[in-house]
Amino acid sequence: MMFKDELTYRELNNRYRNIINASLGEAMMRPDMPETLAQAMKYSLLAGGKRIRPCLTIGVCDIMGGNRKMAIKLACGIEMIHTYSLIHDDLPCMDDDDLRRGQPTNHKVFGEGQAVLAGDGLLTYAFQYMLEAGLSFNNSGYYRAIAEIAKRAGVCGMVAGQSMDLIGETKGIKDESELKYIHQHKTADMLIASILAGAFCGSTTEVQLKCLEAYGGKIGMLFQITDDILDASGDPKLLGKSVHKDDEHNKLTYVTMYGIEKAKKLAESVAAEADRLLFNTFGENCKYLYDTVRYIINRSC
Ligand code: GRG
Repeated sequence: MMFKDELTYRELNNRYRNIINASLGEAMMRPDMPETLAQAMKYSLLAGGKRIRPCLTIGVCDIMGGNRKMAIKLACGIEMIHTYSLIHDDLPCMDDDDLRRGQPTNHKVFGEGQAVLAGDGLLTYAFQYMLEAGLSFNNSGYYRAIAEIAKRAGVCGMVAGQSMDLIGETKGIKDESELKYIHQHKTADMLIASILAGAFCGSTTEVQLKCLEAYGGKIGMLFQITDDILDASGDPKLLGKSVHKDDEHNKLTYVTMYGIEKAKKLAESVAAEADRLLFNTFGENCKYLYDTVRYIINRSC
C-alpha cells in the first residue's frame, strides 16, 4: 500500500538525480581548470547516465536519517570516479568503444590523450572535491566514507577487477572463481562503496553495515547479469552504447556460461537473496533498496 504523500521509486529517483546533476554542474564551474580539459570532463560527466550509484548514496543516507549535505558531496565524488572509469574503459587500449551514454565516446571527440587526462582529472578532482568539503563537515563518518570509496575504486577494487578482466581477455579465464573476482571488483565494489558511503552519513550500526555490504554484493552481481543479458539482447538505442561487445571480445559472461533463460533465472534468485538480506536486518523500513533490486532486474538501459 502507498500513502498519499509517498513518492514512487521513479519520482524519488528523479528528485535525487536532479540534485546530483545540479551539484555536478556546480562542481565543474571552476575557472582554474584549463578550458579543453574542463570541456572533456564535462562532456562525459554531464551526459546523463542512470546515476544509480549516487542515487544509492543519497537513498541510503535518507533511510538512515543521515546528513544529506555530506551524502550529496560523496555522491558527486562517486559519480566523477564512475565516469572516469567509463572514459578509460572505452579507450582503444581497453574496450575500444565508439558510443557511450548515447553520444560518441570521449576519445572520439577529444582524442585519446585528452580522454586519458579527462579520466585522470575526474578521478583526482573527485577526491579534491570530497576532501575540501570535509574540512567544513569535520565528521569522522565522512572520512570513513572517503576511505571506503578509495579502497573500492582502486587497486584492491575496481582497478584490480579491470586489470584481471584485461588479462582474462588474452589468457582466458580459468574458472568461475576468477570470473567472480572480476565482477566483484569491477562492478560490485563501486556499488558497495556508494551504499556504504550513504550509511556512513548516519548513525548506522556495524550489523546494518554488514547487511548493506552484503546487499551491495548481491546487487553488484545482479547488475552484471543484467549487463550481460543487455549486451546480448538489448536495444543499443535505449542503452546508449554498442551491444554484442562481449562476443567481439570473446568474453566469458553469465549469458555465454548459462544461456539467456538460465541467466534470467539466476538474476531472479540473486534478487530474492538481496531482498532476504534486507528483510532480516531492516524489515520493511528500506523500501528504496527493495525497489532498487526491482529496478536493476527490470532495466532496459
Ligand atoms: C578503467 C579502471 C577502469 C575500470 C572500468 C566501468 C568499467 C570499469 C567497466 C565497464 C564495463 C562494464 C560493462 C562493467 C559492468 C558494469 C558497469 C560499470 C556498467 C556501466 O555502468 P552504468 O550502466 O552506466 O551504471 P551509466 O552510464 O548509466 O552510468
